[in-house]
Amino acid sequence: MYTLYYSPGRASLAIHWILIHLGVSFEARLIDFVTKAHKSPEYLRINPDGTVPTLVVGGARYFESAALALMLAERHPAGDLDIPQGAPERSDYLQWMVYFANTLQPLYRAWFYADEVGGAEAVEAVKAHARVRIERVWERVDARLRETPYIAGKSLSAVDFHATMLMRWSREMPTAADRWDNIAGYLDRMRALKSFSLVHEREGLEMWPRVLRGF
Ligand SMILES: N[C@@H](CCC(=O)N[C@@H](CS)C(=O)NCC(=O)O)C(=O)O
Repeated sequence: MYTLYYSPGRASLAIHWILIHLGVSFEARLIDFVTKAHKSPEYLRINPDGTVPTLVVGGARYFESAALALMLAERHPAGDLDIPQGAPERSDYLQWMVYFANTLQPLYRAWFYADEVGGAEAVEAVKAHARVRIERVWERVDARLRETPYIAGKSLSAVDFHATMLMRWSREMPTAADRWDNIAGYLDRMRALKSFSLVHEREGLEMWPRVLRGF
């Protein structure tokens, strides 16, 4: 039994989605960002950074969406989201997961929390810098998806849930990820998963992308 602390659409989305997809038993606890519940003393005792997601596993608390995605896939091999040691796609699986967590997520942090970097007066410059680099990531990912149906290769894996969540975050940016053709086709495949609609329903999110091209 897991407990997931989440806020709709945020970095907890991929973990919520994976838990649903795997069909494992979990309790989802909403952390309301409007009332700043993520900075409440109670939540800071659970997650000292005051961020989501937090996943409680057998009484122990774990953080970092990319690590949680890898952990859940590994703990539930029957769900077929893991690419285990020795499998040919393992290196790509790990490389892309770390690339998204290490390169793309900090750029999103700069985009969504632009004042953290250089104060209010630097917001526009920080966002412009982040935007260019996020779009470069989509170029790279689009080139990858021209070669393979999923991020790690032929098989769907945990990294696809993480990648799709990060693509969704671009939906209101000047150039959303689904403007790249291979990414758009990929998102059609991800959106066809039953668990995709389920997590959107449970988090009260509008389906994205709005336009389906592959069906
Ligand atoms: N690297 C962390 C980032 C977690 C994170 O920053 N989550 C955001 C929501 S997307 C958050 O909780 N922000 C609140 C804050 O930073 O105060 C992860 O991937 O889990």
